[in-house]
Amino acid sequence: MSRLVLVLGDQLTDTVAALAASDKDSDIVVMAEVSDEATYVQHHPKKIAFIFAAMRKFAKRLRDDGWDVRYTQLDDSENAGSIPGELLRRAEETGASEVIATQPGEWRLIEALEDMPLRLTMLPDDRFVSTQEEFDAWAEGRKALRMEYFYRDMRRKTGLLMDGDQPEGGKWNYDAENRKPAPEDIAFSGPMQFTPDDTVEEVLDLVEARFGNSFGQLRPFWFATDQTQARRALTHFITYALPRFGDFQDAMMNDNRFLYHALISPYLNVGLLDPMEVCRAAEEAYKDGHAPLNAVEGFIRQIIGWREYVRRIYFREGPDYPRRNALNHQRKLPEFYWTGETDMNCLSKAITQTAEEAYAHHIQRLMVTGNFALLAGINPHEVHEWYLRVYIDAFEWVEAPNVIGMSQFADDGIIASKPYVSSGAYINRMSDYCKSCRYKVNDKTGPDACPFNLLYWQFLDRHSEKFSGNQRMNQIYANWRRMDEDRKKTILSEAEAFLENLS
Ligand code: FAD
Ligand code: DLZ
Ligand code: SF4
Repeated sequence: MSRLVLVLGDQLTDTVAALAASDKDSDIVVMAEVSDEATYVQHHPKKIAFIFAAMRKFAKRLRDDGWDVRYTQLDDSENAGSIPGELLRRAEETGASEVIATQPGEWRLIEALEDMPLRLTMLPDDRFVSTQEEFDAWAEGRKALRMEYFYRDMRRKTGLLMDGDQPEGGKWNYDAENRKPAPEDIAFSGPMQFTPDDTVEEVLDLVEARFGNSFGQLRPFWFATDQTQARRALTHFITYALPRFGDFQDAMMNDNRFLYHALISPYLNVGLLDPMEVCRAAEEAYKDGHAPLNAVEGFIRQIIGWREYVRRIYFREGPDYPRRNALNHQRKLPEFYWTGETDMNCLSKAITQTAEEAYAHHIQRLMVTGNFALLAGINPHEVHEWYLRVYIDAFEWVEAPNVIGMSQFADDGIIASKPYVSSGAYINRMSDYCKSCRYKVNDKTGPDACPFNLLYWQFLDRHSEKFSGNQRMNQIYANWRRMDEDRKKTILSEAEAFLENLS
């Protein structure tokens, strides 16, 4: 008897485990655009359009390859509205009683599949460099799970940038050569953009009608929506941006949203690109002398280091992870996260860009929107939902460790050894935002003081019990203690007034 093969919107890879374990001649592929997935958070319309368009094209590709694909569009009258509902409907229609699935990337959906009254085989998602077993064995008995050490094992495992058993160039990590401040201008015209074809246009119309009122702008839409396009976008990045990627990885600019970033996370996360294919292409650029080691190592580390590491932390920590709140932060997310309407130029720019592009790069996410939320004591679950909604690459397995762990320290230091907080000085060093801000980054108090300056000290003071013993924060706390008492009082009261206003 035929079996149903589930392919989700972020499993668009020919060799995904469920397809690899199935028989083209007898099994039936089920793909469905469903309102449960489109609304469990109110996603950015670009994200929904990207996923639906990529799903439709992938279904066609499977059909052309000889698979029997039962595809449900969102507006089909029979649509059951959920993934388990669609599987049950297709089981009834075909007489199948067994489902083969690749493990979804969110606990929510794993649990929903397990609750279905159908026989289920759930296979591990092997589109990653590491396995969960490998990570758990590595983690066993370690006091701290630092990404850097896990990353070295991934270098050894893949042989990427290895010279025998030694790292290429003698060092594992070349970050000291990266992180240059924003340059005057950028010699890269940005990611490759694609004109919507008929399939994409049809999806855009559907999304506009159904989700047009959500946060974010649907059009213009230029993302790649199939493997061929995604590969072209990758080649474009490797050719024109990778050589400078390392240098300006952490820079931010008023008039340049993409700098030398790759914009490949959506393609990697839905399966249009494979992480090893991406890393090999980058390594090749180094070997050919096209890109320097600091850029290529930094780029590869993001993928076989950070990306793999957060995947494993998510599944190791369990379904309660997105609810953690180690610092007991309870403030509501300020309204300006939805409008971009704030006098703080860095936040306004990062949020406006997010609304328009469904994209912001790492440092904007970590040191602008994330930093502010942490300093202001925003409830981390609200922060988590914001990130899950607004970015085109957001799936809980990758988003939650970055937000709950790296950015908000809500997991109590599993991912970050100290909170990622900074005053305005860091933003000023890495960007040109402060030059056109209503606040003055050098003012520490007073009516024009940059709010990051006030909130930074207030955060450290309010959490001094927790962090003053942290070796990496010794110097900062020493500075705070040395500060004149009256000045401290002024900072704290101005910070409180600012926070009250925020509420
Ligand atoms: P580049 O800067 O060009 O980097 C290349 C690739 O490295 C990325 O495509 C991505 O696949 C990988 N990568 C880099 N950093 C990370 C990281 N910390 N974790 C996982 N992969 C990484 N990434 C997501 O894919 N989805 C998310 O929902 C997401 N949420 C984030 C939330 C916060 C608060 C922070 C600080 C980071 C988040 N990231 C997330 C990581 C990172 O910001 C994005 O992967 C990156 O900005 C994607 O853009 P890019 O392709 O231009 O990346
Ligand atoms: C994100 C998303 C959206 C918006 N819509 C669908 C959908 O209609 N059908 C589908 O199969 N997948 C969708 N996805 C991706 C899933 O939400 C994703 O597979 C889970 O969150 C697990 O990562
Ligand atoms: Fe942001 Fe402060 Fe700079 Fe304004 S002065 S852009 S609020 S860091």
